[in-house]
Amino acid sequence: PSLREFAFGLPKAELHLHLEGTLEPELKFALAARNGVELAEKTVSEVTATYDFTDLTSFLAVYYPAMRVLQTAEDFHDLAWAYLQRAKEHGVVHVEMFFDPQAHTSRGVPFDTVVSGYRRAAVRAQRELGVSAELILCFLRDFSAEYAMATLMEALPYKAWIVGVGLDSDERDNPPAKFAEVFARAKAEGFLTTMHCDIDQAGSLENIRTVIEEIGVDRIDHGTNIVEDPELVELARQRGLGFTCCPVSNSFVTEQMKTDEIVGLLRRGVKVTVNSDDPAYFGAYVADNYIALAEKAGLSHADLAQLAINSFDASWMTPARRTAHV
Ligand code: ES4
Ligand code: ZN
Repeated sequence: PSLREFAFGLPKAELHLHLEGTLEPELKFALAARNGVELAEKTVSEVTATYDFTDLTSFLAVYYPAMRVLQTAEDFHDLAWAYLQRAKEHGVVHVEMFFDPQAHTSRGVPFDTVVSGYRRAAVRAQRELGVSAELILCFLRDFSAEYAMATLMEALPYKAWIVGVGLDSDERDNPPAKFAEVFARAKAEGFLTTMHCDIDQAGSLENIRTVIEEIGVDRIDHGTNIVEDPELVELARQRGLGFTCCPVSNSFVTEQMKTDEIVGLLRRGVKVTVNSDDPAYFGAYVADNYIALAEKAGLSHADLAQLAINSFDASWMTPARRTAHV
């Protein structure tokens, strides 16, 4: 098969996907019309013209304001359902989807509206697409630790619908230690944990060390700056720690796919995986990310198969559910 056929056909798990990052311009217009929201941009090309990112800050400045079209549980369902159908076309059989409740509760949308809309799409994906879908609640790190803790408390009655918690948004001046207490409580409540350690942020390597040694996360999102410390790489390898890499997203926020870092970790036996992050904004769903990385780094079909195996190994599927897919 061609690279394209192989990448699309490969059964895979997607582990780093922000549901709010799957909002395509067409759906944004439909939801705006349904909810009577006035938008500054009137055409798809006017919307995509605003996707002129040079770094994480300029991306987030476009990303958060777009969310105001999301208001009802049906809206959240429709967003996740559109993504899940697309993921199926890309060979995804299991997905662990991030969502940012505080991006919605902070503008008056109830927590239950967000979670129940997303959950209905996840259940529907299993039944109608044969795709298993779980939710990971992400705290926004530029909000306070108190607001994160309050959000965690709000999530407790929904434990059965939320497999774990993560941490995203702007890492600058918001290191992992700020959320140590929140994550300790989340673990005590039985949630699995992951945190974004964004590419080339100030203090990146130190943050990765904190996340591994002090927070004790079950996975790391991005985290490829770990290559700067071979001893820490060896520790991550021994522990079988998963890294959720997003090559096309990297190329938007750092102007590099970080191919050498991702492939270097792969060659050393670290459990790196390939994911799409915010596919509607970066123009690449998950198989597109496998293809982009393979073309840039000259990866073989066997390398792509290893990345897909890693995606199941690093996933939070239970063993029973895993055997149902492989
Ligand atoms: C994100 Cl690319 C990126 N980085 C940090 N937080 C995010 N949330 C959504 N996309
Ligand atoms: Zn991300």
